[in-house]
Amino acid sequence: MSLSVSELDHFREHGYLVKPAVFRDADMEPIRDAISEIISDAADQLQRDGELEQTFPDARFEDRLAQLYRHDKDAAKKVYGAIMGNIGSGGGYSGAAMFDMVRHPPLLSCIQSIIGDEIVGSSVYRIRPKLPGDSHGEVPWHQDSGYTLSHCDTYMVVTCWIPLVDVSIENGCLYIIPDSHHEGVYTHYTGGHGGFLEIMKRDIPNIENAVPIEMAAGGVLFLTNVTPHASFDNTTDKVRWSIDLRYQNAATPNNVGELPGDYTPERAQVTMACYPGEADFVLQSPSHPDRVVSDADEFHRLREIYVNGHAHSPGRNWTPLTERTAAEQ
Ligand SMILES: O=C(O)CCC(=O)C(=O)O
Repeated sequence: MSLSVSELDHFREHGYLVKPAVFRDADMEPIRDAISEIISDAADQLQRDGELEQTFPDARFEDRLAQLYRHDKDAAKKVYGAIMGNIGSGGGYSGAAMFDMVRHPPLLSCIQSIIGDEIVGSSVYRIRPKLPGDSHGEVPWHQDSGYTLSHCDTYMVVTCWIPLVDVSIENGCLYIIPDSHHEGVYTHYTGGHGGFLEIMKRDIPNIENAVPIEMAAGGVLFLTNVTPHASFDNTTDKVRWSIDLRYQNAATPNNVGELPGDYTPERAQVTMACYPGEADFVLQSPSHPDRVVSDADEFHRLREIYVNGHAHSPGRNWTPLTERTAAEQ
C-alpha cells in the first residue's frame, strides 16, 4: 500500500488526505488490548488504594473509561494519564503494541510516498481518549508546528491521525481547514481551550471552510505540520479513541543518537531536534540499516530515557491568551 499520484497531489495541494482501511480490525486489536490492560491495572490499583469504588471490568473498550469518568473523574484522569502521557514531557504507553502501530508496514509505505525512504518516527505521538462530558476535551485550532521549534517550520513532518473507533461529529472527530497550509505558522497563544495552544479564528484564512473528517476506525488522516486542525466535544456516551503519530525524513532535525543531557540551555537552537523533549527513532533507512529500531524493548528504552531525562528545550515565544484576545476573535 502506498499513495497514488492523485492522493499525493491531494495531500500537497489541500494539506490533508484521508486513506481508508490502512489498518484492518485485526491490526488494531493488540493496541486496544494493551489500552484495556492499562485501564484494568490502573483501576484495580486505585481500588486497592481506596481511591476508586467501581472498576467496570465487564465494560467494552469504547465504554469503560467513559463509565469510570462518570463514576469518578479524578480517578479516570489518573487512568488515562498512564495511557496518554503528558503534553510537553511525553510518557504514556510505549509498549510493543504501540511500536507495531508506529511501524505498521502499509502506513510506512504511505509515509515513504510523502517524505522518501529515510524515515524517522518523530518524537511526538499520543493515544487520545476523548471523553464524553470532559470540559477539557476540546483541542482548539492549532498547527502541529506550533508545538515544535521554529527552525523546523519549513520542514515536512507528517501527522497521521488514526481513529481506533468510528469517528463522527457527535463523538468528536477532527476538523481541518483545506488549503490553509500554504502560509507558514500562524500566531498561537498558550493557555487556550483545554490548556492547549490555540490560534485565534480571525487569524486563520478560510476558517469558514472547516470540514469535519468523519471516518471509520483504521483509516488514516494525513496532515502536514502546518495544516490547522481542531476537535470539539464528544456528545455521545462512549470514548472516542484515537492515535496520532508523526514522521519526518531523517534529514529533518532530530535527536537520534543523542541523549537528553546533550540538550543544554547553551546549545544553539538550530542544532536541536524539532521537539527535544521526546525521543525520535529511525524506522526505515536504506542508507544506515544499522540505525533502524526494530526491537520493541529498544523502542521502549529510548522513549523512557527521554521521559526521565528532561532535555532542555528553548520552546517558542507564544504569548498567553488573555480574555480580551479571546473575546476579539
Ligand atoms: O485527537 C484530537 O482530538 C486532537 C489531535 C491533534 O490535535 C493532533 O494530533 O495534533
